[in-house]
Order: sequence, then structure tokens, then C-alpha cells
Amino acid sequence: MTQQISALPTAAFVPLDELDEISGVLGAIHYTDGASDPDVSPGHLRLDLHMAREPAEGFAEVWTTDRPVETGESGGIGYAHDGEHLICGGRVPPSGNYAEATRAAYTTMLELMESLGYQRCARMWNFVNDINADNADGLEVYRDFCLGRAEAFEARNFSDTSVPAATGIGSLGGGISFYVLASRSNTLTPIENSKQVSAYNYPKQYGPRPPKFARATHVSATEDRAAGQVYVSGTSSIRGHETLFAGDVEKQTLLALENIAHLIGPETAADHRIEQHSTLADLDTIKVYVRHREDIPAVRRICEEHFSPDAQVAYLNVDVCRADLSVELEGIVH
Ligand code: 3EB
Repeated sequence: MTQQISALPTAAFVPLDELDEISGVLGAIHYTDGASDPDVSPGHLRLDLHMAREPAEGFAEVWTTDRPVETGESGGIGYAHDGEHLICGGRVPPSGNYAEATRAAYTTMLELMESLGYQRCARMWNFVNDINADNADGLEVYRDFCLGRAEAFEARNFSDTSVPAATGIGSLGGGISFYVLASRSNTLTPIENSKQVSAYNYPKQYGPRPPKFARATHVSATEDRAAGQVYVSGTSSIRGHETLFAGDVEKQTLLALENIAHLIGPETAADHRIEQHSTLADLDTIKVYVRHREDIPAVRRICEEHFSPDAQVAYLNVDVCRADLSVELEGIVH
């Protein structure tokens, strides 16, 4: 039997004024100064997230492919696919209660993935405006979001051990924006961190329903999982299920980096029967979310000591999902 080899998707951060020069775009996620609904009129998925205070701070995360791209829209979800990979996204408008609209939007998206034939969900990103504020019922907006997300996964029969890697992070406006990367035939392996309680097993003190995500997803074009990519979820200063070093952004950054190093390192790879293992120097297209703008230089200094000088790293000044967390980091091992 011959093994179907398909190139894995690749992302790069691109200045907004250089987007016209890129061909083969599957999706362009604009981290910019305003949010909008998904738009497929450019022939790819464009989704604007309100993650920058001014246009000069904006950039796009661009996903490219060497195959023909088809686009469409269904129930408010915009999508683009190339026969092996699907990127799709949507937005829940600002609201006093998010759970029901989140459940509905997520369910529409998961149904769409199924009907288009891209059921292997590798990575999700969620951008939540006023993430630490109370909703109309006094429930923290992040917890409100987690409730709707958990219900949608359950309705679509996703077990905890089949949820994708994810980011859940603050944004500056637009309600809740989200996008997803899924594949038709790649081999996906969800990865957990032995130093952290799985998010889907967090105790009730963090909200009525836990955040449903894996710490990372290993994606391989072959069934033997010999080589591939690792999508590392948003990672913070959490051990077990507890936040450590509240109020000390440098220590929180170091512990988050330690968590990622352990997650992509040899011990965790062996635990998950993956041959490939990596170090922080292998991480690329990294996003560093920092709650307080004045902390960015200190966080940047620490990051530069651990990441490759060739890695693309974006620093974003937004809130983090727990009020006692000052920093969260994500990236991809290509
Ligand atoms: C944590 O480890 C920090 O709700 O999708 C990280 C990654 C976090 C994803 C999500 C939340 C999410 O719990 C927060």
C-alpha cells in the first residue's frame, strides 16, 4: 500500500502591507485594530481579530498551500480548504451571555467540518473580549465561553481525549472570534503535560464546565508519526491546576517556558509514542500574550534567551484567561 504524503500546512507572520505579495493563501488571520466577520471574498478565509491598539502594531498570520483553494460560507462560518486542510472561522457578537451563542456557533463549525470531510481537528484559537469581566449573570466571561464550548463538543461527540490544541485569550473587541485548522487524513496525536492537570479535568473552582483543549497536537502526514509538526496550545504559569507566581511576570514567563519545554521534550514524546522531540529553539510562529504593556520588555528579554533568533515572535498586549495570569505563550514546531 502506498502512503499518501501531503504537505503539512505552514504559517508565517506577515506585515499587513505585504499581504498582496503572497500567493497560495488558504487563510489570512489579521491581528489588527478591529474585529470583523469572516470574509471569503478574497478567495481565501480572511478573519480580523481585535488584538492591536493601532494599525502599526498589526500583522497577519498567513496559512499557505500549493494546491487549489476552495472557499465558502455556511451559517456565519467562513471556510477555505485545499483537499487536505481546512481553515474556518467565525464570530459571536458582543453579548451579556455567551454560552448559548458559543454552543451554536461551535456546533455549526463542527458540523461543517464533518460535512466537508475534515474531521481531524488539530488546532483552535479563541479570542474573547472582556475575558475577565463578569457577564450579565455575574459569571466570568471566560467561564461563560467555556460552558458553551464544552456543550458543543459534547453534542458533536468529541471525547476529552480527542479535543484539539487551543488558545483561549483576551481580545480588545468584537465579542468572541475563533478559527480552526482541521485535516482530512493526517495522523493527529493529542499531547498532555504530565506536570499539568489536563484542562478538561480542571476542578469546578475554575468554572462550571472546564476548558476543553489538549496541551498540544502532533500532526504527521504518515501513520507512523515519525515526523511532523507540533501545535503548542496557549501555555501559562500553571502547575497541576494552580496558577503559580501571581504578580511576578518574569517567574510566570519562565514557568510557562518550562511547561512548553517539557511538553515538546523527549519524556513527553516517549509517553505519547512519538519519536520526534524538540526544544524551545525549535519553536516558531510564536505568540506571546502579555497582560500589562509595561511587562513586554522583560518578557521579551526572557523569550529571546530561549527561542531561536530566526523564530518569528509576536508580542500582543491583551488580557489572559485567569485574572492571576500575566502571560501566555503558544507556538508551532514546524
Ligand atoms: C490554561 O492552561 C491557560 O480555553 O482554550 C490556555 C490554552 C488556556 C487554551 C482555552 C486556555 C485555553 O488553562 C489558559
